[in-house]
Amino acid sequence: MKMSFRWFGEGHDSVELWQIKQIPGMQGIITTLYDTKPGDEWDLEAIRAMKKQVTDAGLELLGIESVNIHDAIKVGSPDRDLYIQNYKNTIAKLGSEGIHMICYNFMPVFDWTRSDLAKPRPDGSTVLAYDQNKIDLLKPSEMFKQLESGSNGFVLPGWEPERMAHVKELFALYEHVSEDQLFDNLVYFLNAIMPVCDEYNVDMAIHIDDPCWSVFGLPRIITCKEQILKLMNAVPNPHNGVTLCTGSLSSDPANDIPDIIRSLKGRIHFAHVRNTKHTTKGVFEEAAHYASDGSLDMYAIVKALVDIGFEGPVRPDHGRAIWNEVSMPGYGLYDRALGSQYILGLYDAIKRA
Ligand code: DNO
Repeated sequence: MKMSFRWFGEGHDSVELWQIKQIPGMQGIITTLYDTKPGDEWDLEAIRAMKKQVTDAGLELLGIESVNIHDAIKVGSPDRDLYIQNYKNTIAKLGSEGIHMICYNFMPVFDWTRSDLAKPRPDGSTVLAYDQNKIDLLKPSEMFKQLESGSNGFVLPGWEPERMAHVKELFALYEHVSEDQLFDNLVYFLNAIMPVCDEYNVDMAIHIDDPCWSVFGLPRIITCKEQILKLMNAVPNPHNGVTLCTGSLSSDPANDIPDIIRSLKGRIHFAHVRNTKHTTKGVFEEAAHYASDGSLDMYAIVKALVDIGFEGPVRPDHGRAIWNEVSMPGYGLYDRALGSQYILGLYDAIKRA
């Protein structure tokens, strides 16, 4: 596996590339053009500049997180083909610049959801947390306001203010979209882009829904082993793969993560490895990557990735806020750096054993 670090780009991140470069074993960066809107075709010069900035820092650009999907594609409206064409053009440009992995998600309206961005833990650190009972009391717009006020001034991925300004219209779009239709629209999208992925050797890596159940009544489909395999089989091209996000999968304790990893040999193109502490379905908080701090068997997760021969990029995911660092919630330098060292420690030990 190749250790990587998510970086949102100059002006969008409190962390700098030279700092990431000093983390032992760090090979590359996962980034994006944060200013682009879902549906836009990416600009070639901007892609080149982004790549140059990363390589000038002595790091490899290991993939994009995310090229976001326009809602027209998700709901299957008549103009979807226009946005799919833009997406295909973006894939071709990224592939021709030597960028071969794209992480994306197919969650309606917004991306990940949390009820708390800074829940204190006994050691004084703070973490992102989810409590369905709290979410049930909120309207989506209230939830957005709450997230925005806790974001330390950063724009949170998937919660861009310009999209959230139209949250009612966005909800209306999905009023008659069932889970089956959403799934069919995803398959339509993937079938349309696979020829370009073949031509430019680009792996598509769908992110697990976070949390992995319906939120605010919106359909969610990438939630468990059965659903992921259904998607892999519906579009059997190996370029149709997964971002195996342990934190998102763990939101439902019924998900057996090492087993899911083993069932996806050859189809995991990117891994987000983090730990969570869960009480019941519907209530969980994030934890340090170190296994005993949360509920996940981190050894079994890394072992399963090694056993299936996964060689793609892996990154530590949401870190705790520690040592008074102020960053985008979940995306500070310190705790993710610690997490990367723990994952690399497990990896080296497993490889040598
Ligand atoms: C949250 C991230 C997600 C992820 C997208 C992928 O912290 O894991 O925002 O990047 O779902 O498209």
